[in-house]
Amino acid sequence: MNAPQPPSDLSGTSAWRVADIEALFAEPFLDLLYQAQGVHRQHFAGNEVQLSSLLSVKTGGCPEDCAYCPQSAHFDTGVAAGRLLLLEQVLEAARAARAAGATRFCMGAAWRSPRARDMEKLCEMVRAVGALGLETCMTLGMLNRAQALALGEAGLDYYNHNLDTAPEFYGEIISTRTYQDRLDTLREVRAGGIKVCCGGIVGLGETRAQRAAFIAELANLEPYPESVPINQLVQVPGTPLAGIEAVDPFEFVRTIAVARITMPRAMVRLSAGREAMDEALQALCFAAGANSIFYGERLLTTGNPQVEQDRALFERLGLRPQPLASA
Ligand code: SAM
Ligand code: DTB
Ligand code: SF4
Repeated sequence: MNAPQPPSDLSGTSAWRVADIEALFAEPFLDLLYQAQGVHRQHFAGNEVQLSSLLSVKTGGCPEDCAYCPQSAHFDTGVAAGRLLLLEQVLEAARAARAAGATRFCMGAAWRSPRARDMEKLCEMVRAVGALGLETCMTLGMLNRAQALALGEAGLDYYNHNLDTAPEFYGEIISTRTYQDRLDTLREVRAGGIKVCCGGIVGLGETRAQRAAFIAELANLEPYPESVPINQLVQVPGTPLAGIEAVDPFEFVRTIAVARITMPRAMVRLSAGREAMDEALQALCFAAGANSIFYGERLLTTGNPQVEQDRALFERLGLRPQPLASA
């Protein structure tokens, strides 16, 4: 079976056009899944799923106004603003994640961007978590070149910074920064020698054409991200998006499949929103090419399936945790 490729234009450069991606979305569901699983197996062992654990190292009180986010200071969601955790608290969580079987540990902060005075503490966290043998990831908001270089030198493996949705829809979700700000940070992350984790959210009220435009943005990044988290909106009371119509579950699976087909070598993560999905839907996401999950009872401020529940699901589906590449 030939995997679809981005079409080449007359100048010889190839890029995914939104129309090509819309055509993938429009395929019969089973054709799309078959193709996605085929692409997946060309690049990854079947039945292996990476376990990545999350820790909020600085919670709440964020000055940005992302309409989906319980941590924005603009909305009353009951999330209290906290301080940056101490190294020992982070290490305790990282050791517990490793003991539970996670291989990647992602530290998130509710910031527009990190403050200069926190950089050394953040670098210390990267070094210490990396020394446990875990892959390290951070998501701290916008970075400048010096910050990206500092985190890269500390050994940070991945930086998560999501484009979240289509460029033309972005302004309806966030007003305190631009799409270009996000792209600028992604460029700095690469300049710092850090791998990119970049994805977004399905279920913000976007149209299918906008979902296709969002995937096109990711797939046309050069190079495309090594990690692509696909979140389903977790509706949190108090945020402007609470109560919005939920996305059709099969449309969510289609988004995963299209991400897999257009970014064949990326880790595609079935991210936030799993608590609201039954096991059959999660199995369809794996069939569509998702090969990573957030693992552990908490995301940043909201819940995630219990570890025992995920272990039982892996057992029932014959899935194995992905070993570390270097292990
Ligand atoms: N403040 C930093 C930033 O926005 O880049 C880092 C943390 S922020 C919470 C990381 C990502 O979490 C967001 O880009 C968004 O994709 C995701 N996220 C936040 N709230 C969410 C929700 N309610 N449902 C699904 N994903 C969410
Ligand atoms: C990502 O794409 N999803 C994660 C991670 N990157 C940092 C965050 C999900 C947050 C869900 C809402 C919460 O728990 O606050
Ligand atoms: Fe702040 Fe990040 Fe939440 Fe936006 S998504 S409000 S930047 S923590």
